[in-house]
Amino acid sequence: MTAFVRPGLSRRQWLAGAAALGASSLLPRAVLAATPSPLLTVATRTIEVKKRAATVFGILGANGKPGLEASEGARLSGLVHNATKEPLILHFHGQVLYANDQDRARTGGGETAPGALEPVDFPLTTGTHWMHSHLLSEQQLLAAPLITREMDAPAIREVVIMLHDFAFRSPAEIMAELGGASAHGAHGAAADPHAGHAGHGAPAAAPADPHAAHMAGAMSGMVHANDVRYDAFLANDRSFDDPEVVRVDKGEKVRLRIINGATATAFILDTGRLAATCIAVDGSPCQAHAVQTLPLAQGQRVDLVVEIPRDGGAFPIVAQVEAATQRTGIVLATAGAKVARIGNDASRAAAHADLGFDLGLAAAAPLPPPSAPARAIHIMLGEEPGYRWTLNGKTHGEHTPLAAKSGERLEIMFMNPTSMMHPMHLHGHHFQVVEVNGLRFSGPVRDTVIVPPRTMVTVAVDAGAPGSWYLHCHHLYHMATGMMTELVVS
Ligand SMILES: [Cu+2]
Repeated sequence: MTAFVRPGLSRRQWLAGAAALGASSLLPRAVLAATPSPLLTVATRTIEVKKRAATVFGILGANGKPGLEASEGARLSGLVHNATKEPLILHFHGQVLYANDQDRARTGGGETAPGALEPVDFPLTTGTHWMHSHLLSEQQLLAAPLITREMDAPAIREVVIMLHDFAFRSPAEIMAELGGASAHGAHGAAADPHAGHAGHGAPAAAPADPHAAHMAGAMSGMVHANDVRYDAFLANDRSFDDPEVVRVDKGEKVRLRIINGATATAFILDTGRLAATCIAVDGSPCQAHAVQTLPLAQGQRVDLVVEIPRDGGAFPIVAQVEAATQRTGIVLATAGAKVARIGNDASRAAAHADLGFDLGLAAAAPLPPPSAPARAIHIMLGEEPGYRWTLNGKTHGEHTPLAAKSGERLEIMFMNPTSMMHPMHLHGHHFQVVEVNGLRFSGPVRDTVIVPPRTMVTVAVDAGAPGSWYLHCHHLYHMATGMMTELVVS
């Protein structure tokens, strides 16, 4: 175990620690700066993309490597150092045990100023999770794995794969191309909120009646994906020009922990000649499910176990952009195996990301029957002229928060009459997918769900810790232009 984590503590110890933390957070910055090395440092770094140098962000652990790994029962306790020149809002995606005010993406901002240190202290949620910027800087690879290994994880080789979409242009330039104006995460993207139409996709429906009529009225028109043009797609910072090659042994099983850290791209994963078994999605275990191709939307994770054939070889693990030909990935190869060149483009476009995979999944631990009937919450996803994305007709800032009592069972129905898929994510909670277009089922437990165009998806969730939790589309530019609300739990 590394220095940044402490073994599990009793609740009493945890509360004492939290009280101490509250006191330490009142200390002047200079005192905090004198404390031992931070457990996480957000800094710039240089990578090479298509033979060009690119300055991007990184989240480094105390060992200088990207991301953090810990064991079940550990706490994340220490300081986060923003060693960049930009304000930072760091979100611990998939974590449910932190206090709301430790999520730097909490309502009301809570930015970490350039050069500042912020304390964090919470018990880690087990599984394959990640952390990322909640501002436009996410585009510049401000994201890293946050893996808490399960006590009962099989003792097999593990490979973490972090996917990104990459542009040499700044996020502000991309936002300007889209014609959007930031409602959240606006840094460096000043734009006129009354700017002209973006000219993308289907014409937007009037937001006047945000319910059934709107849904029905928008059920025609083209469906599209990939509204941002990228220069490269990366797996562990590398493209298929020069992919990461992971040495594996003949006949061994390997656990892939795959994280989609892309900002505006869903991928279709393909394990090729390797038969795969899905054992968890978004860090939550599911009943073992055989699979070879599956969608992975922005923010989602999947744990796959693959078995290397006894005669060995080289086995690409491919992530192809949905509805497009571009692809990235890594290669698993046994000793001496020839690694053939894999192009950055497939010969055929991949499918759109949809819910076919989820419909075949069942959670290992579904939500228990509720003590009282679930309360329904309807959320209409919306698309308006000027690259303005809404929830119930409102952008973030115009929104009325959703309210719930801690422990209350909610069923949140997302209705999507827009022309694009939206991966919907709720902070600080894991939910269960329970209905698609009226079909009830006991689906996977997740924290980010694909809501395809012209589709209604319902998730069940028990309102968690008191606080104000963001609920938003995980397409960065949809979120930044308005597609975000909050669930206020009291
Ligand atoms: Cu969206």
